[in-house]
Amino acid sequence: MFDHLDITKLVFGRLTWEAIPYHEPILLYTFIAVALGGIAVVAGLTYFKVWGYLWREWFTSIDHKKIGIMYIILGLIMLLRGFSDAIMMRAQQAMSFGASDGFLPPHHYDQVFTAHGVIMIFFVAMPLVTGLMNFAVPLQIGARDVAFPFLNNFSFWMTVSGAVLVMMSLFVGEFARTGWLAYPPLSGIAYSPDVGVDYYIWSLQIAGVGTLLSGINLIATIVKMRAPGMGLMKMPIFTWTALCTNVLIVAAFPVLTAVLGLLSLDRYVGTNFFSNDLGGNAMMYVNLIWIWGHPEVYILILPLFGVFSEVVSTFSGKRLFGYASMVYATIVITILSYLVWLHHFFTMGSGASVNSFFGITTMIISIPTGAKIFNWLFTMYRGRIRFEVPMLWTIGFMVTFTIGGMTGVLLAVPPADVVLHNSLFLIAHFHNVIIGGVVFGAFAGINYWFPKATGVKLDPFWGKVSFWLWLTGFWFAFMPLYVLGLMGVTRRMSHFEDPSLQIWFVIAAFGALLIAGGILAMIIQLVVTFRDREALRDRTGDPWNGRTLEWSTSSPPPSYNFAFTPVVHEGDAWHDMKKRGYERPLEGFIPIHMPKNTWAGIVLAGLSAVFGFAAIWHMWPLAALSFFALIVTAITHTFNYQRDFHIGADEVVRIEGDRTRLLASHV
Ligand SMILES: [Cu+2]
Repeated sequence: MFDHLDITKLVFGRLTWEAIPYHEPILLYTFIAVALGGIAVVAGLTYFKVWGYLWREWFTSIDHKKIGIMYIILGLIMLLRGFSDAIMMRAQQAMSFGASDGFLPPHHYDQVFTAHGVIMIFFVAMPLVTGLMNFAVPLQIGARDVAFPFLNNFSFWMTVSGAVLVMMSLFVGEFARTGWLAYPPLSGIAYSPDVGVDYYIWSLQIAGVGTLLSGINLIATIVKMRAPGMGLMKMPIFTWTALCTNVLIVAAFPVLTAVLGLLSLDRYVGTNFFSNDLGGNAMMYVNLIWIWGHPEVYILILPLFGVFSEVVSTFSGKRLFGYASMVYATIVITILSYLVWLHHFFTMGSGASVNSFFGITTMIISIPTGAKIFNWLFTMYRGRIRFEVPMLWTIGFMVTFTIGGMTGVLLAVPPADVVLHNSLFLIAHFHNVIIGGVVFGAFAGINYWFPKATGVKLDPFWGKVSFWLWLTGFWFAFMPLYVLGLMGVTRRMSHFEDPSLQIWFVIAAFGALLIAGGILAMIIQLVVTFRDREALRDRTGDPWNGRTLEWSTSSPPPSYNFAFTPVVHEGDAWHDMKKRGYERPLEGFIPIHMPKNTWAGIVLAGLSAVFGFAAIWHMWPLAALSFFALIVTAITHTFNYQRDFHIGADEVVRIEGDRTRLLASHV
């Protein structure tokens, strides 16, 4: 009845040996390099018997601090991939003029810029931002963890699963060739019959579930788990921006899930939501994806605005200027960010009235953003500024981001945008605000909280080298694109005919090399910090003379964060406690109730990745099996009663004894 061919087809679906790109030299060598690197890492971890430790202390950990650190590690690893795509694009565009076609064939180039955008937004910027929020928010509000620790672990691994699927598309099949938002009809089954768009859809759907759940988690944490006395207007600014960001996540990510769900129906069952015919409407996809997309850019930048506020206030040695106006500016930006999405396609032809509405709402956003910039400047005014690495990234941000903001207001003018739409001017603009804002902010946050997370300050020398290379690299890489964009050069081109343009692309490629140097300096910074960790060790728990509660704990903080929940009287609670001559309790410790680590998060996320892979390749038996296993695992986990444990009072005495010894210096 079933011959061998049918069985293979049933089990393996669209997956054949042809899916392995062994005929593409660049991919083949990359595969060999990655495979060898992977084997070396696995062998090393096995040799040093680290797997058990990693599994017990990290992979199954429900500790928000460790989950935050793992998010940041994921973001930095994916930055290397996302940036190697950037280097490939810069090199191709600098070389491919006239008779030369460069080194990337067009179908490969299309995958590279699509993967670059997807990876940098979903698997670099999002993990870095979520990691910083996960690490710092519970400490800033005086809580022992987030509201749902298991869910937090699961959310992280769902993000990892999405990243794994995107990385797999490099070596098994191909990735989408549609651009990072996969506009139909190009992303429909007619024009993209291969697995690329399906990799795109499933990796984002799986990671999107993780993001949405961590959004709910952090909102519940901030609203319900603040220390006594910490009213909303006494919360640290970073926590305020985190609250607004997670409200945006909960409001926007379901739209992404829905629109990608509709696109999957078009691809898998032949509906016509976004097709060119049978009543389909591709512009509905574009509207929906930007109803998610624009809030997304504020989901990325708002927490970093919070980081900059913390850094400016700490390194100016002054209370943040205009705290209340900062809070209101954040709320106004949050609301407005949901009312501007159409500025991404003024060219849709929706008429002057609609375009002016969205043009004006977009321009208005620059007002609360400008207010923030002035508040940071007024905080620095007459402050005793210490130019430590976090402060350098912050000042670099202020200069770079302001320019990017101004070109954004220019693009918000519909007639100007109609000329500049999809030109390299637009590329320069959003890299200006994303690199100058999100990337610089993430590095400021990492340098700022690294000593809290590890007890060791990051090496300042290589920190500064990295900063200056990134900053100069950014300007060399993107200023030429503003010029080329004004000359009408379109984005996403892999070849050019006009030789007079080449010099600008060569300068831009030089800029990308400088940024590569900045990334290398960052890796050296980590290695040197590890080597000189004793010299760089911070024994105070408060190396920057901080103002908020996270600096009241030892570094790294104990798993339960606070032996006693702090009582807050003023904003900048730790600064206020220090002013009041806070004495660290040495007795009266009680047992602390903490949730236990769990295997369920990584297992459920792993099964989701298997399900996604099976759905991509139409391996339906495997899809059914993994889906069934998902349900069974989820139900099994609910019966896992042994979820909590007690840290006995004597254990707390021991930990606090060490910590008090550790913290004795400045109290
Ligand atoms: Cu926008």
